[in-house]
Amino acid sequence: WSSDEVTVIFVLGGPGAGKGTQCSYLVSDYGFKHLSAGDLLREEQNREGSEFGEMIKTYIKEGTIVPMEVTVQLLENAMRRSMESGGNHGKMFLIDGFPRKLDQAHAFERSVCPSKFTLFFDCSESVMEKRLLHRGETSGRADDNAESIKKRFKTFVETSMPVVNEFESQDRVVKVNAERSPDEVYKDVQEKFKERGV
Ligand code: UP5
Ligand code: MG
Repeated sequence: WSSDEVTVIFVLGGPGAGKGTQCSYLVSDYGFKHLSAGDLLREEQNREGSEFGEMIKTYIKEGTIVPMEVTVQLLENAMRRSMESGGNHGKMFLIDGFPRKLDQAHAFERSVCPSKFTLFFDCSESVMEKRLLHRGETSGRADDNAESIKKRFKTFVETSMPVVNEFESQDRVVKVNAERSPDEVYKDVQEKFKERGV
């Protein structure tokens, strides 16, 4: 797809930075379709008959990045479904938690659609860790425990930050301080979207 047909905004930030929370606000106010790569992978993991279930489970628990062929295909399928059923709003996407590795970023922008920009939630590890451990008390997510969280942070710094840095060097990053309350963060997001003509 070309960027005339489809609007894609990547939403990045460390584990627990608040990507999903802010995306849900944006969905209600702007009508975006929210596609969380992590949610799509968890869905695929639980789908009966999936050949990737066990593999996805291991990667998520270890906080490492699932091979991009799987994730890109899941995203592309979800985008196609949304466009077939969703009218005009079906073509505006928040792609949450992706791309997390340079090869994914390049492959997606080349073979699926270039992004308009990346919304990046900047948050310290101590704040993210507190949020995730708190969520872990009830979330049931296999990676919301101290050990997995440590591994997720390491992957984020070593593998995913290079993506943000590359986009930044192309002036394609909208950075928001995510350490404040959800409402304050969102206010900043809305102001910055306005500046970028969204
Ligand atoms: N919370 C949110 N905002 C807050 C605020 N401003 N103040 C106080 N609390 C706030 O929020 C996390 C928690 O914090 C919640 O309890 C929330 O209420 C609170 P959330 O909005 O869920 O944060 P989010 O950034 O979405 O955190 P998430 O845990 O989803 O981030 P991850 O990036 O770790 O998880 P994701 O689901 O994207 O990926 C999981 C795994 O899937 C990866 O580790 C990887 O193994 C795999 N994966 C891939 O392999 N490839 C991909 O492309 C994508 C994922
Ligand atoms: Mg999330």
